[in-house]
Amino acid sequence: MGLLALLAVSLSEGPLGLPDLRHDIVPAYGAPALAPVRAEDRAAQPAVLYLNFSDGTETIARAISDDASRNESIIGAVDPFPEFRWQAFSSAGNTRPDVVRAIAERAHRAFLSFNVVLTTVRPADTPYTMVMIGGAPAVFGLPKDVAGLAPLDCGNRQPSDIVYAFSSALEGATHGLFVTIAQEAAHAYGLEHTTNRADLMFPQVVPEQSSFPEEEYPLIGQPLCGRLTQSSHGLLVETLGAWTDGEKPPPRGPPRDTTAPVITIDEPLDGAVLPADFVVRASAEDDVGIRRVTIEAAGDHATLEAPPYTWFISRLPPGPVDITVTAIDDAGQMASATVSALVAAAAPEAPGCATAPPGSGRNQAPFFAPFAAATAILACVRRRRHL
Ligand SMILES: [Ca+2]
Ligand SMILES: [Zn+2]
Repeated sequence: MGLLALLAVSLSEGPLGLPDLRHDIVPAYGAPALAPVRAEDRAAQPAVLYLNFSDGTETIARAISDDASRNESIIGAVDPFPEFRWQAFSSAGNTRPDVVRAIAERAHRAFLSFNVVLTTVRPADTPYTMVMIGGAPAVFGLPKDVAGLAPLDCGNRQPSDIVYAFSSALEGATHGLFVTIAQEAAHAYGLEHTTNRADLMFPQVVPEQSSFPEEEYPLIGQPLCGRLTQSSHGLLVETLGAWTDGEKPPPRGPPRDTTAPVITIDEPLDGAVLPADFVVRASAEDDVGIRRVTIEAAGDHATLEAPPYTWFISRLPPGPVDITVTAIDDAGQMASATVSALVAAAAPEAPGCATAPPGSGRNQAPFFAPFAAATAILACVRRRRHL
């Protein structure tokens, strides 16, 4: 039994560059009849809120009641649920683990006073409430301005809800994603929308919105859980209980990356004699993840964010050349390898062998081409080397 709460975002930006949120409430079931489960009736251990930043491999199945541990949702089926992508991944120093940790930390602070602990890895024990983060509202056939969706669990009678934060609808606005995650999770604990702009339950993203305030404020829209006003803080204490166990542990996450990556230059070999056109091929390994690989040679460099770590170099002048390859892992730890090679004086061209891809004339030698554009040339270089 429950109601669906949608948090919608209009794609026009507000005056502060934040998405301008509006909301709708969609009644999905009849009015609640059961008495709410009070905190004192629950087990003493804290509730668990799992922030599932989608890796794009999980599916959601439709069911008649939510079971987060089985990815079963009253809202609908999604196969697979899209991967969490975020604009900040591409900016300097911001990897996916950085973004996940930063958002989880903000959510942790929002729920600090309440008897709930957060995790970004799936809990072993049940039950838990799950926020599925990723994708667009189109996964449920909703308009593209819907930022989040949750069953409104009046009285928090369902211990294992799945709520959704559609990160694609928020276009890289970290504050908007944090607000959406916190608000949808709170809907799963029975909170409705209020008129207080400082309240995470205010149905628009505004800069002052950062906490669940103690003051009673009128609800926005038709009241659905039997109250006319809401203290968001008070209602979370009522349903979850207050945190009384000293300093709360930070959100549980994947193990930190403490081991530096290993980088190997597979080609060319140290001491090799090379033609003017050649390929650099490297392998990088890390126990958690490689952020990027940089290849440097003859005063130029290429940065590669995914394998294959391959760079085609052409038209190098004859003489010695040092090639250095550096790998950086998700924790910012680096490893480098260097080979020294010799570019031989140009030999006559093999018949039918082009020397540069189309459009390369705009660069002066040495010419550095993206690997994709140079694939055809590469085959030629290999053939020449083996003659
Ligand atoms: Ca619930
Ligand atoms: Zn909402």
